[in-house]
Amino acid sequence: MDTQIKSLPRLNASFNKSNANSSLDASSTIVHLGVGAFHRAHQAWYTQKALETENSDSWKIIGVSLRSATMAEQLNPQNGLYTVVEQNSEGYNTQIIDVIKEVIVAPESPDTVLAVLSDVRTKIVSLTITEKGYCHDPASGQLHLSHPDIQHDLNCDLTKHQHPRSAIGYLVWAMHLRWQRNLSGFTVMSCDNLPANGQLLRNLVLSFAHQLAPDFAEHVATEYAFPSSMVDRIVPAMTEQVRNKFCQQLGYDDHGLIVTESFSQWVIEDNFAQDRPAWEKAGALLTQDVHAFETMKLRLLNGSHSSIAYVGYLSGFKTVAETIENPECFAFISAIMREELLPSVDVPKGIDVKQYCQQLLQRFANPHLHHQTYQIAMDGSQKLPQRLLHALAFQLDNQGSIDRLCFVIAAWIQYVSGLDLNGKEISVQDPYTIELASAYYTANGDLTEWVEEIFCMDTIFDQNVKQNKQVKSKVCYWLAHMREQSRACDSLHSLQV
Ligand code: CS2
Repeated sequence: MDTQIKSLPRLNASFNKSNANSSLDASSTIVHLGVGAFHRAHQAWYTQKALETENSDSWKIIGVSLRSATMAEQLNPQNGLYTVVEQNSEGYNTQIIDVIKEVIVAPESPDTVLAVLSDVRTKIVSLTITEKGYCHDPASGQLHLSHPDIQHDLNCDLTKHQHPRSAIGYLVWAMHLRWQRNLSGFTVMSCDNLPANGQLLRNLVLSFAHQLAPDFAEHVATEYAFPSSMVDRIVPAMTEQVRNKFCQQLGYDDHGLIVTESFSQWVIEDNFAQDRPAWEKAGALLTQDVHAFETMKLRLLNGSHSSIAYVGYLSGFKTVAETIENPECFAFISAIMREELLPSVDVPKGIDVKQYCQQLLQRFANPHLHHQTYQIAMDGSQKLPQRLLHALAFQLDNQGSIDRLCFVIAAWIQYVSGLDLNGKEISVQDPYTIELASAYYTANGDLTEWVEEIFCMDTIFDQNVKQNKQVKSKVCYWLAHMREQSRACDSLHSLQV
């Protein structure tokens, strides 16, 4: 392709990609940990929009990749520029985002990451590191102190050129450097799909800091702010095929191009340690009460998404849209939303929840997104508690129906065995892949034992759910039922959706 993205007008922004300090000029900095597709289509997109409304360049983002160098390899050669394609049934529109100035790869340049985090111009550190990046126990919300990365990071001696590995380790060691230098605290903003994500992250950071020194932990507790936020935009992983198609149409080669839907939502708790971009000017809602928005989104969108992922995958559907196009699956997802997920949602004031659910079904049906069921099925052990199990606990306490939730848990159990309903191998990606598969092999064909083994996993199931005989027998029933079919959706008619 001969027309390079470099020829686009916005490239003229002054930037020297070889030196991180040069990207820390007079403007305030947001350091973003986990600079994947979602961050680029969401928080970076909002930040650019907010700056445009004020015709300002007073903020910039420095991205940090904690593991892979891919994003840095894609974005740094094009000076952080990339295209966001918004696609819906009417067509698409594109926008070039230029607010990310550099991506630093932590394992390659750990000192640069610590230097940027402990720089006085860094006022906000935001995170999209996925659920497992928090190194916590999803059922209890506590820091997993025996996690190998946390163990490593707690014993890390920066004076001996040792460096953290985890996001929590980087954050707390940078806070420690700032503490030693008498620098003020920044805002730490989790943008991951976790309940009360700000409070959760604060607890994890304080647990880690406390292990270093109680007076330092005290300082972190008072000087740093941890707003919660609800983030929403469907941003599927990019494929070469889709990227090439758009690059051809746009007439330039963009290694960082992403495709998303036109919908987006961001609700942020108005609790900042220092100033922030005027995100409200870009459509974000700054409020004191994020909790209701968070639960609504986690249960209705993400809970339905995980249901679509396991039931859809085990029915042979590759994408969310294909799954939702199937009449049985559509009826099932509508029913689980309405009957088993919605009851536990405390609907935020001013929201028409019926309309919200209808809009979700339309968003899921967007055929242009090619959102893979396999992608959403990843890391289920980290997602199930807040997406489905909390709703299940609510239904149990309130004598509500639980069959559909049990059906999805059964589909997840089958999925994480590593074999689909036709015996075809699934490459399961989950921090507990080995434990989950060994439950299947240990049970050796005994479904009751298999379900018992899975429910024994304390990091996923809390006491009330794991001891509930009715739940386990329903899960067993549906597991047996779907194992008699070759597609999970063939069992759905028995659910009387
Ligand atoms: C999805 C989310 O992959 C997943 O687990 O459920 O990434 C979902 O697309 C976003 O939360 C939408 O805002």
